[in-house]
Amino acid sequence: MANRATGELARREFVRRVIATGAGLATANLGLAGCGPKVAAGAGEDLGPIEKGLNLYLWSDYLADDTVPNFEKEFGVKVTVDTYESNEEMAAKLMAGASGYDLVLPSSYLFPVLFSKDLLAPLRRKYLTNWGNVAPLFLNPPWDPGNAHSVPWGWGTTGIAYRKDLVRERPDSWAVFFDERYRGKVTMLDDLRDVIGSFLRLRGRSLNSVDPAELAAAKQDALKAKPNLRAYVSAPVKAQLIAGDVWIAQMWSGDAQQAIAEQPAIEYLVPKEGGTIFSDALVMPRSAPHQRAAHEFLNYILRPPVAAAIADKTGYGTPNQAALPLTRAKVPYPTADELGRLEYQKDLGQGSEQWDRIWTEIKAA
Ligand code: N2P
Repeated sequence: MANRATGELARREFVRRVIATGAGLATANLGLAGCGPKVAAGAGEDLGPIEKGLNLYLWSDYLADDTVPNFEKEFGVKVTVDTYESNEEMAAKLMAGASGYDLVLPSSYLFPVLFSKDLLAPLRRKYLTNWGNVAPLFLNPPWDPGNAHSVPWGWGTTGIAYRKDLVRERPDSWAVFFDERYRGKVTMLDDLRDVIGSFLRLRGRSLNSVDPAELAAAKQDALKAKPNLRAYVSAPVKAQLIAGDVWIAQMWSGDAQQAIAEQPAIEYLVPKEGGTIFSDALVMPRSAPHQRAAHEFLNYILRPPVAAAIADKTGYGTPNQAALPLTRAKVPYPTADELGRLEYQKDLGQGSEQWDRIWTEIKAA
């Protein structure tokens, strides 16, 4: 992608710095425990009175129905919500200079890229009076030391959702996408990190590999699976899965839960070879036009009932410790066994050009 090529040097320097401080490495537990330097949050001058508008740019299907209307009513702010289907789509837009957004919601692996382009504003912690509700596991993550620029939103995994009434064998391997019996009935995410990543895992590799030979093998596997695929489609596949037009879909855990809520014959699993675990967090671009309203929204979603409603509607895990007891459907942190099979995506640094090229070739084939 052109946007990835620009600023490549700055990004490389940033990544080198991150690696040098150890801040880029996932450490204990969920990989969320921080080891980077503490950065004092809360610096900066007052933001002034709350503005009348707020522009959100979020993953699709990531809100409860009343999240935004209740905020609008209580704060007298008109909120617009634009959505995206991948980190890369969102990053491309930001890097092309989109400047109207007040809050966006990247996954952790995108942070080094956003920092390298100096796109993120530090948050003023004094406006985040509900900050104490965040679970310790999500404090001081390696990708944003001291949470100086982000408020954690949700976490989940990438796996397989399938119709157990239509598929006889449990599809617990990424190899299911090679199975011609399911031709035209299967989809994979429209997401280069998840598609190439899953075929790397299939062969026992890291889903962050930048090894040319490993990537070449993953590309061959993706090309082998492609004739069976109905489409590369992300969150919108839910409707086709519910209708039974799609039987097996590579899917994110929460989106799968949303589909299960409407069609109990759907089941979700993480294949035996393992998959992605991700953590998404709200950040404020430096160009955000409504910074006080953005902080009020961040503080609002940190309220336990608001966070619990989001978790219940979206099916993702909440990083809000105080919200957990309020959720109807608990999303427990992964077990040690599951964690052994899950991997955080990392920024690929210089390797991202290779990934982008392979993905373009797969899509074009
Ligand atoms: C929301 C999907 C977000 C998960 N529909 C990917 N990080």
